[in-house]
Amino acid sequence: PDKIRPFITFVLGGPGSGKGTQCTKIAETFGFLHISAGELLRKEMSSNCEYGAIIRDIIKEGKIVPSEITVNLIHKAIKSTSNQNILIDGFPRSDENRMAFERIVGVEPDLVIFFDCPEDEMVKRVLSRNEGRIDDNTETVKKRLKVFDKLNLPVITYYSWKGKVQKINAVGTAEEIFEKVRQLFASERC
Ligand code: UP5
Ligand code: MG
Repeated sequence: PDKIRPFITFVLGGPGSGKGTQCTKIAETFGFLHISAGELLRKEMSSNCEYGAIIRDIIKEGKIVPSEITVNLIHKAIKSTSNQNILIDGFPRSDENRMAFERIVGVEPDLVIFFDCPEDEMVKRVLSRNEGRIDDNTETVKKRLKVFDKLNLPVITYYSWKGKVQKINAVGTAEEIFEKVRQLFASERC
């Protein structure tokens, strides 16, 4: 028999808008599988794989890694789980990413969450994080914000047009924001 199609949620928002934090909470609370595109790429970057150096240079510049690389990593993660509820954090970042996903994975998301956060708040959060990320510095953050506006917002516009976007104001404590997220999933899934 055919595998039942999973319920796929894309989680989008600018750098530091809280995607990772909220995805962790959703995964814990609702049992979703959390796939972070950025984490997959950072893992690939640190391994001795053929694209490691290329990925590092792109992330350092705040640019977007070629779609085929990211989509293949995400596709592998989707294929290797039996979990029917999947969160994809920080992807697709451009229309080109989106079309590559549709072509290679062959599905569209059921839901797109957009964490809407003011730039000064995003910058503050990113710069006060202390995890040694090569892109958490003033110069790269500026570039990440520009790339978000130019390439990622059109993806959100596209899915808004398809009626799939739930926009959440990402200002407040992580707990306050999660309360809104929780309500959203409670109404989406039941
Ligand atoms: N924090 C979280 N919520 C808070 C709140 N409500 N109040 C106060 N503080 C809060 O949060 C950021 C920081 O803020 C943390 O310290 C957190 O504790 C605190 P986080 O949840 O990590 O936010 P997130 O939106 O996940 O921020 P992140 O920096 O991870 O977002 P990016 O989109 O910039 O990073 P990502 O890892 O997705 O991508 C990194 C790079 O990889 C990209 O720039 C790109 O070069 C590359 N990439 C691709 O090329 N293709 C992809 O598909 C994905 C990534
Ligand atoms: Mg993140």
